[in-house]
Amino acid sequence: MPTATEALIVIDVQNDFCPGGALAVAGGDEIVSGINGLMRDYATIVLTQDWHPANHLSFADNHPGATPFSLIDMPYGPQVLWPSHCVQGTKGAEFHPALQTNPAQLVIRKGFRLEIDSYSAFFENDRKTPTGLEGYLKSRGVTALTLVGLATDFCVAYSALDASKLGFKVTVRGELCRAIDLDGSLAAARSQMQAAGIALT
Ligand code: VGL
Ligand code: ZN
Repeated sequence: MPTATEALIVIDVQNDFCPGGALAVAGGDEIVSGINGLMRDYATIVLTQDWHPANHLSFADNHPGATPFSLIDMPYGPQVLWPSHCVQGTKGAEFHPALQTNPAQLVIRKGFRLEIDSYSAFFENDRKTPTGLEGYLKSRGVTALTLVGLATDFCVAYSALDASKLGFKVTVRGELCRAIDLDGSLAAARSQMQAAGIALT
């Protein structure tokens, strides 16, 4: 059983990342009941919610002529252009209806700044603008994290790598994650996580 110093971080289990959603991840809905079950074991639970304005610069729709899943250069580096997804206040941005949200103490919303995407629960894609989650967890005495959710190769991996750099002991429960897998991104994310000493089940 996890102890008081261990937290469960549930990444972006939202309608738009589930089948039928705007950026659907294959099997994204299959992990919901397992995550609900895992919540019973943790005293500290944080949910993240991808939360973009409609004119967000990570959306292909906001770059005339651009196709979804192409790459552009942003001031902070290369950025994938996504189909418009998780727009603030829409059904697609809501948590999957079967996800239990009552056990969570904190919901971290990310990606709300127009000009910068945020995959990680800890830092935006410039790798330096903090979300505040580090302070929340450390001030509560949390030292170890278990990560689950969507998508394995983007928001879960970025969050896990940042958490590890910040000194948390990190476990990613792979069976409770699903991937987008864009041009080998899943294999790349897995090897980066393994190289960082993240436990990947
Ligand atoms: C995500 C792409 C764009 C994710 C969020 O949750 O992995 N991926 N926004
Ligand atoms: Zn997003």
